[in-house]
Amino acid sequence: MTETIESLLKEQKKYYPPEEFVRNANMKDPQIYEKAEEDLEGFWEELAYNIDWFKKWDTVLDWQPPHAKWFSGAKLNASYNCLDRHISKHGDKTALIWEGEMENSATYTYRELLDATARFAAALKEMGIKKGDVVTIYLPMIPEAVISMLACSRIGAPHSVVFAGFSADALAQRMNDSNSHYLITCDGYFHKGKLIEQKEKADIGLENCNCVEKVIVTNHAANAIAMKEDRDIWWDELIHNVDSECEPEHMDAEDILFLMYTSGTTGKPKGVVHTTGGYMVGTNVTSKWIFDLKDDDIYWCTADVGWITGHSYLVYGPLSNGATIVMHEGAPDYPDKGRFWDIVEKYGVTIFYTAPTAIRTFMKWGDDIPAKYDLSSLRLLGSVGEPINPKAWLWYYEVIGNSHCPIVDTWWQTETGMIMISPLPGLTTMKPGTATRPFPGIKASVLDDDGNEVPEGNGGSLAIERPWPSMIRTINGDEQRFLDTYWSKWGTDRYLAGDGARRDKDGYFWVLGRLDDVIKVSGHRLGTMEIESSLVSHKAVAEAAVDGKTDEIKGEVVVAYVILEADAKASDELKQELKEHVVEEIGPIARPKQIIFTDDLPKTRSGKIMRRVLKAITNDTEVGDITTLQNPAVVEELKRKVNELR
Ligand code: 6R9
Repeated sequence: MTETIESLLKEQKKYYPPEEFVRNANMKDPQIYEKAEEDLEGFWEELAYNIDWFKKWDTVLDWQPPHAKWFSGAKLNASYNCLDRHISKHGDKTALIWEGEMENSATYTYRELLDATARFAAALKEMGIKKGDVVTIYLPMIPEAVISMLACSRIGAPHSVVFAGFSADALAQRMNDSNSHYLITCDGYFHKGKLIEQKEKADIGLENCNCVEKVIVTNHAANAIAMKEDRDIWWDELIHNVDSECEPEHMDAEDILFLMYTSGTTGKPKGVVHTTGGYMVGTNVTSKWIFDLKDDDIYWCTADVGWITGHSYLVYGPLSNGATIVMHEGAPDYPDKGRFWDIVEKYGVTIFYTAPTAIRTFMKWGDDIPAKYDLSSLRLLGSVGEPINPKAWLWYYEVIGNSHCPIVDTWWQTETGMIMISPLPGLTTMKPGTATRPFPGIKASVLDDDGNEVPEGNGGSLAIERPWPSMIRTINGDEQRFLDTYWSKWGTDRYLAGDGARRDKDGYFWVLGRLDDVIKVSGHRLGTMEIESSLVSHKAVAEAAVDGKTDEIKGEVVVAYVILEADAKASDELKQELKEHVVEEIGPIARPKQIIFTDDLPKTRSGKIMRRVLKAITNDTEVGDITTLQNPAVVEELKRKVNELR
């Protein structure tokens, strides 16, 4: 373990935010951490005043582990906070810039977004949707997705957004689990120029849904579709004769705002339940302090609305701050590999938030692509979704940020609702590869199996010690799974994040990856992410995925799947060199037994490597459902390569 940690500690160079950034930062009080510690409830209570409430709370926090109620007795509405309250000062300000896949675009001012939302909300109500009815949204990255979410929250109907790239089966499973009677979808959309028949997919899924009553279809790709009588209705027809006024429902702070299905350790996705008051307070302040949102910012979060990041940091957090958001439908390499930088230049994006997998892809494509664009508007960069290896961090910092944009590496989860560990860009000294410190008021720790804090520098399991406003309330329909998954390891007052981490001498947290992916080699514990980070630090490697393969003698051995840089050549010599490189970086225990060169890895549509699938490939077991993969064909190809080595 010490060897592995040393390899990470090598990257200790520090980076400071530019003086001007520090001077103007939304949060520049270094005492903020202590202040939050001194009076936790007072800290969150003060922040709650950044949200508009119809009625104030009776208590800030009611904590009966593991059940928290935040701002009990208070009334508010999320869409009101994202729209109505900005109108008097900022009605004509651009709320949403939408950039389509075909380089078409649209913008909505706050007033226009409110009108569209209120009209659609009124239509949903007229259709019979009531407070508490779950509405499933199965839309790609188009303005109607945001409008649908806000319209649901306006009338108090919890939304359940299902990622548009998910299969028909996945849609059906989520609709059934949430007992959702309503679906909002579209005719179709384009992905890299290819038509995706979304309505057709939905129709197939709905065959396995007994609960569905009404399907609202928005016209996007104008492809021919079948409309089922008495069930399907066009969005435009629905809103045609409807009033554009719709009073926001007064919701209890603890009323459900949305469900978000996410993968767990079993095959069945969990419907994570988030409520209204605490979620709004948490996403509002983290957006304001971590992304340093200012009135004139153009903020672009590349996450899809189908994921939690799209909920918290494309929609609710930024809009509740009155920000201008960019929403992009499409892929980073369509029509060409400069697409993202083209959008940054076109709109003068100032804050850019994306995932390490994207950053590493850009890195692989080469510096000359971003060099063709004017990226000088950027002032802050963000990263989320997985550990960002120092090499990618530095590339992002230097090539995209021109060495003057702080990077906020934000650690959080679907379950946490808001960012939990991240630099505050005007305060925190950055070190590549670490998400740095817990947000003020958040107490994170690194524990061993018995719940004891591990010594500084050692690896352990990441825990969150206290309740926070936007925390998961339960798993829809499965309270037991909620208790078992997060609150059974060390008792009901410490949240098990499921990630491995270590804390360095500065108190910074280094998230090492999911503990579910930990491998044991000769009894030594290794994070697959650590070996990956070491591999990608080699100049020939663009991306790597590491897995544990069962071994009679050693328990497990390391198998590495490696995507090479464009200019590198696959050879036995290179394999040897990479093995030695890992030995050098981490230690002999981490030496990969096998290296498999590949052009692709099994990834979800959000770009995460699907470990379950990789594990099955590595160990030649049943791969199971691969419909959610970005690239299902890669499975057979890798299996073949693995078998060749057997
Ligand atoms: C927001 C989101 C959660 C898991 C989490 C961890 C990984 C996310 C990270 C990170 C290291 C970061 N993760 N951000 N690991 N550094 N900055 O991604 O939610 O999809 O639920 O995934 O993602 O492993 O446990 P979700």
